[in-house]
Amino acid sequence: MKLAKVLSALGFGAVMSLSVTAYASDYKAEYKVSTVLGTPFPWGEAAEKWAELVAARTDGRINLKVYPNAQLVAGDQTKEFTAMRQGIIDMAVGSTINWSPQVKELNLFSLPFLMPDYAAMDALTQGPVGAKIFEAIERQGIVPLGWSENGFREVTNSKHAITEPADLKGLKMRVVGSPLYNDTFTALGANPTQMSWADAKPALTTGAVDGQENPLTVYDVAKIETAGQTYVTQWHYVADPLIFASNERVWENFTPEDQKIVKQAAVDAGAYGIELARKGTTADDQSLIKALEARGAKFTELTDEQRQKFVDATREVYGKWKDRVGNDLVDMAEKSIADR
Ligand code: X2X
Repeated sequence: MKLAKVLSALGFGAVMSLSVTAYASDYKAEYKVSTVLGTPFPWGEAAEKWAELVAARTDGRINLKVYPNAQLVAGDQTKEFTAMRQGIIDMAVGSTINWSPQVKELNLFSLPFLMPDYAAMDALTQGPVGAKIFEAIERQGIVPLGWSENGFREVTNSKHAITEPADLKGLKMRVVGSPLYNDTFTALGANPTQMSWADAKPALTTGAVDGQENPLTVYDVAKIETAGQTYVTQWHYVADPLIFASNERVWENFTPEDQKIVKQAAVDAGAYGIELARKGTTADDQSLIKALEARGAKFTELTDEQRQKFVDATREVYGKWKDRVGNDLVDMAEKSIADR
């Protein structure tokens, strides 16, 4: 244990203030924070807000620097969690999808049609399910600190409107991360192909793939309509929360006081990110959807009956992955959502 931590644990507050320079000197000059999307995506904004709040609240003693585009793992976003565990990355604001190959519980959020609305997402992340998921992350040697949000992932394509599973038949779809996505799109009759975000936009632009799924804020900032992705179906089939986290050794080197500051800043920055991620896509604020329509996107809203056909077509996949995620956890999630 570091001297400053011992003193602090023993309650030597006065000694602590004298030892500020002593303990600060074994802090790194910069803590590398990995993200896939940078500013002005809500994801990047949330990470930058974290850095800003930490700098302000530690008088610049702790310096987080955001490295977007998964550049610390050469664009391979599904390696981010492992790189953080190894200490190649100090911290990250990462999508549950990208970490799900290492933490199977994170596939929960990718179970098709589990979460119907934002309240359902909040019921999971802010309730007992969220606590269980944080425990699973901790068991892997990573310290989880707070939640934010990428968003509900809506399906888009360049060919035609999608109103029923048959419309996906034969479409080549870019998917990300977990094999669960391959299973879901295969069950819907599409032809899924896994690739990183770095490869996705070129593949859409050249027409190597016909479609993709991502939140509307990603569609907006990445200008996905310019890659021919005219047709957007708001099916709300999955959503990916974001998790703020730290390498364990990096974390343990901070004094308890600084740990408190960095964690609270993650919670605050996460709330800010959630606000940005939902802006313009809620029942009482459809401004983002209107703006995208003005840029040429054609939106399809599903009736309950139409949506149910997608639910039915993916039930088997849900069952198979419920087993893999853990039946108890999924039962708890279903209950949290029913009680929301
Ligand atoms: O790759 C994606 O689709 C993205 C940017 O949404 C994630 O990192 C999960």
